[in-house]
Amino acid sequence: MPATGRFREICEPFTLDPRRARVYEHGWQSWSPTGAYRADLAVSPRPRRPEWQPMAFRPEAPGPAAGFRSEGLLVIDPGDGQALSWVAAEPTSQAPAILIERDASDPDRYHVLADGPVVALPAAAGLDDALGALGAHLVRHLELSAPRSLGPGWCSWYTYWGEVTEADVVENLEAIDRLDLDVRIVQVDDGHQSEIGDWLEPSGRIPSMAGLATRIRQTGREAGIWTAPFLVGARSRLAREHPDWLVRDAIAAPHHWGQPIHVLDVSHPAAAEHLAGVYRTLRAWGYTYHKLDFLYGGAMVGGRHADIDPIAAYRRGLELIREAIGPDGTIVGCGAPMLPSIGLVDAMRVSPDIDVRREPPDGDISQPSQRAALATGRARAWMHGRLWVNDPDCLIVREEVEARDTWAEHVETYGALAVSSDPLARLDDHGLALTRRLLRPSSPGPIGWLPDAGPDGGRMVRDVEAKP
Ligand code: 9PG
Repeated sequence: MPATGRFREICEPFTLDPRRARVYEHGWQSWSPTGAYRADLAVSPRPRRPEWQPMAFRPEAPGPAAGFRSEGLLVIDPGDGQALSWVAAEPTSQAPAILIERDASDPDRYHVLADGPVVALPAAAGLDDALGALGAHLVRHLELSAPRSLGPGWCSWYTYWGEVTEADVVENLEAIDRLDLDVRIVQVDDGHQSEIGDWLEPSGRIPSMAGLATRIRQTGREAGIWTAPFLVGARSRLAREHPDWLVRDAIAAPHHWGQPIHVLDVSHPAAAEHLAGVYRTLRAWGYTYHKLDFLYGGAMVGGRHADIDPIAAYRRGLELIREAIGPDGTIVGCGAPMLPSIGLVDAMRVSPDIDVRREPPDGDISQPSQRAALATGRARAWMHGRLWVNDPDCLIVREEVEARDTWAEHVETYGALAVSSDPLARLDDHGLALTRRLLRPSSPGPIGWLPDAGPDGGRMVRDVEAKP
């Protein structure tokens, strides 16, 4: 059955009191805006630059000019104790969107439409209860077992960015020991590879990733590595040597990393074997913790070797990686289609990137910033301990981080996966104290809500975006 089709109304139109009613809109992938908004909001967040549509929203499906577009699930809380929820009937194989439109002639009247099979859940007392019930439904329906506790860790990205060197990682390994920090995983991020897609070829800043894994493991820690398994840069050896392994007419990013980014076609047997081989090699080198990034690329629409649905292709790709790294390996999904990843990842990034800045570029709530990471991470707290371990993104608390205590509080409250990404040897006393306190294994079970301190006084309601 196709994942998407024509939109049809899924219930009778109804009226809402705009002063009380809230709509919980869920974004496609890790970085997509997610939150509760006033129902009479004219339009929910949209990308402010064209390239952010594929990179942070549903690539092939721009949101409507007015109203809401929610991916895979939706809650409407009228504020009267009868919150309504819908969720994809088969959330790991179909990806229906749900729209809310205001009636053209009666603005207090709302229509709800979906382009694929969805089921309605029993009415809940309010938004928090509805989201908890959604989580419980998914656990039951998909027969999910409780995720195992993960972390704490350290990651190179938010200090060293794409320029990370072996000396940087070693400096932090030494600091972890000297400061006696509870860091059990050391994960090298983007920058170790020569090109996007050529994962086994070093950039030169880290001469041997096999050697570095050994060095990390000699300190008694787990070695972690960042890859973007379904992305292939136009400049890569892979794209040059195997153009037939790329999904036709799919560009995951037009000019990130200074080049067009293509998508690996895992329905091509040779490309699938190549993918599995990469992860078998990384395992042989000693990497057991995998941050798999930009995963949305694997689920993009385009021309594939086999006649296969994009969601099925995506899951096949993740299964190949899982087989290659083994059942004990850890997969952290990032930039990942949310519901289609259930059951295949151990942890999931639930928000856009953190940044030293509070405000996102162009005010776009899908982009790196504290505001974006806080808002979407909080709105997805209900997933933790049910679908996977939530990754709220890294803890950064060095002096240059604006409002560092606010971010630390978020990581502590919702943060499930605790991964520091500061230069540990150079933290001031306050930053070090926060880091010491927050580095702990993820909590095993679901975590509850906390009231939002937004000016509306309502829970989870965005202060900037939700104003009428
Ligand atoms: C490495 C980074 C880090 C980070 C990931 C991901 O839309 N964008 O321009 C955009 C850029 C970077 C990005 C996400 C979105 O970050 O979330 O933790 O691993 O890749 O390149």
